Amino acid sequence: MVLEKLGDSLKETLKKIAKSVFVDEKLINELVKDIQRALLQADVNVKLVFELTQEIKNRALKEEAPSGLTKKEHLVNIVYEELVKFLGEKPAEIKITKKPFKIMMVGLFGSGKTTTIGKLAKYFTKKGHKVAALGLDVHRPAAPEQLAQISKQINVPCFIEKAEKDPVKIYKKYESALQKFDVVIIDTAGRDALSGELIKEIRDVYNLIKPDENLLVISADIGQAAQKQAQVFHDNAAITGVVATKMDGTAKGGGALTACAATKSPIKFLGVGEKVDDLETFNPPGFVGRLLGMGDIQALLEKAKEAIPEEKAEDLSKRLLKGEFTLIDLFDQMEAMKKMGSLGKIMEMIPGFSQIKLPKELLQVQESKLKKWKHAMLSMTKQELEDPTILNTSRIDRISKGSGVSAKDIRELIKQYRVGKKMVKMFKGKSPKSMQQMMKKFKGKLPPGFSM
Ligand SMILES: Nc1nc2c(ncn2[C@@H]2O[C@H](COP(=O)(O)OP(=O)(O)OP(=O)(O)O)[C@@H](O)[C@H]2O)c(=O)[nH]1
Ligand SMILES: [Mg+2]
Repeated sequence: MVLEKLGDSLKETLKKIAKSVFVDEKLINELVKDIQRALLQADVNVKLVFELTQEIKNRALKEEAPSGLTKKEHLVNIVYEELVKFLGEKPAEIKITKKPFKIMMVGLFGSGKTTTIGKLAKYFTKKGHKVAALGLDVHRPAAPEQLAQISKQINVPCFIEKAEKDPVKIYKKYESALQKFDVVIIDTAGRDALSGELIKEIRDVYNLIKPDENLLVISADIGQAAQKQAQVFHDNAAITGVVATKMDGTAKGGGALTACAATKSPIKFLGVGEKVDDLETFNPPGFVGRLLGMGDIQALLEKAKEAIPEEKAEDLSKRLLKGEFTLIDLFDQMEAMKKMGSLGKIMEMIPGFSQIKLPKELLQVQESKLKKWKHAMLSMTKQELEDPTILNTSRIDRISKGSGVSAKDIRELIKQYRVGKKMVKMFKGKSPKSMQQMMKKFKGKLPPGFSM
């Protein structure tokens, strides 16, 4: 992940606090220097780094630890809180307040505008809105077709005009047709922020469309140039939010994260891959939590909510609390995981799990295997599904014959079930209240994982 290195250095720094004997000025100075070094290496803007660390230092020297927190815990918490504040504090959601709600995408060449349109279109469609895409990139010849392909993939109507070279005319042509959609997402040409002509075009298009959201798409690999580029866009077409893309790569990422400071607008989404599902809403507390290694229970819950219908999730969690777990639960979970994305990504979000490196094979249940297991399960009795421990050789034989799935594959399914059951045992006996307390701890004052 982008910023992995930053996360590692920050974790090291926080460990130093845990190991130290006293919290004194010397330790605080050392901590501030370490954080500065880590942020600068990640390409975060120099001025911002100094402002941020100055604030950490001031608070660390001035504030008394509140009762209930040790000095060390308080210090870690100051670092956490200031980093969260730095990134915008609360998640900045896009609320669809009128019809059609127009979202315009601007950014440099190849930053990920068109790809992000597909992701956003899917995101808003899932929320129940009627979405359309409008192609106003008249400069790159292949651009309209690219947008059409992406829209087709997610079943969203796409308005393009391949022969027209004036974006203003295209917009006017489709303006009335677009009235019947809830959300219209507008693709614009990539540009170099320093080229006068393209900048004039974006100003014209912006003034004509008057978008409700104007999102600046910034790629993680842009580095220190981010500030200046973002500023030029903002001066010509007021930016309301930032999408930081390619956050799955190896770039340093700090530049993209600080583009929001230049435009005084929050990061709203992260692009974490090339596929339409590789989009995350940006949640500063969760993000900092993940950077510092405390996991991100909230982002996980959000994803889980999308994948499993609410009543079902509630039902499952109630039964898990009782320590109950059937083959059907296992299957439901595997299906849900498939929808949520790779298990690896999910594990990163669970507190405590981010530090454990699991073998890749364990994290990926292949599609083909899921299909076989589904067939095998269709040949099982209700009793077997509810209590797979009764599956002896003769039962496995019968299921294998009935379903055409090999005994080996069925045994593997049983093995997978046992692993799941073991994990569920950890929940057993925990009252909903104690679970709630656990959750509170994750979200509360101190990043867990720092035992002091
Ligand atoms: N890994 C990764 N690749 C991305 C992400 N977003 C976009 N890309 C890739 O970046 C490349 C450029 O994406 P586009 O969406 O075409 O970028 P654009 O800003 O529309 O480009 P122009 O229209 O040429 O200015 C493509 O190969 C995308 O697949 C992301 O979040 N992660
Ligand atoms: Mg494009």
